[in-house]
Amino acid sequence: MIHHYYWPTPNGHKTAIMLEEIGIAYETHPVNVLKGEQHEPAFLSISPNNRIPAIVDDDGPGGKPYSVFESGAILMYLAEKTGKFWPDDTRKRHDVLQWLMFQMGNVGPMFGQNGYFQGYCPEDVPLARERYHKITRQIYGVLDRRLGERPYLAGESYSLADIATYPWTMPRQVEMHRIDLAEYPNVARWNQDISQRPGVQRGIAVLRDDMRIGNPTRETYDNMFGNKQFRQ
Ligand SMILES: N[C@@H](CCC(=O)N[C@@H](CS)C(=O)NCC(=O)O)C(=O)O
Repeated sequence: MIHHYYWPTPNGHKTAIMLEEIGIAYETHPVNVLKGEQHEPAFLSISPNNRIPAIVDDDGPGGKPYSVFESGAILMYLAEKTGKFWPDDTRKRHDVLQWLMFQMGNVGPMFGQNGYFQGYCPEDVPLARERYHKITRQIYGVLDRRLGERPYLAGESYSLADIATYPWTMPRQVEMHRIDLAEYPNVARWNQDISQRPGVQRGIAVLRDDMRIGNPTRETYDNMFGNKQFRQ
């Protein structure tokens, strides 16, 4: 059994989609990051940076339990464990890994900062708001060029790179990041294609009704962006 420590955010959606796509038995353990549950000591022993997602595999390597944090590492672990979305061909596998790393090192962190300065930051900081918006648009340009040449990020086949990137380009994110998808027609085409996959739809639906970020209360802000976050 895979234990999935999860909350329905873009990084969480990645691993929920993966679990649904590979069709493995798993149990969802909600970690309400708005209420600060990511700071609980029991969760920290699984996820040292107090972030979702994380997994514990009861049947890990050597038949012993094994925990994994960082969404990209979880996707790779599950792909390697099941042999699904893990090409044997070295070139194909590294095409996937390059675009997965591009998501982990660029799309996630930069879009996240853009979202913070567009929406959550309690004061307007034009320099930061404009800088992260420009970087987000530049990254959209990279994705759009790539998807103009190939159907999926890693090439001809749907891969971990698409699973990791798609949740950051869903409508709620596009709106929060002040992106006009009409400027990126190849991303829009790809986005529409991925959104039709049954595994993606099932993954996105996990705990979705509980996701309420909206305008953060003082407590939510403290848990995610403020004092509680930096006390660890
Ligand atoms: N690099 C990490 C980032 C994970 C991350 O930032 N998760 C957010 C939700 S999208 C979180 O847990 N936030 C809670 C917090 O910041 O306290 C990954 O890809 O797993």
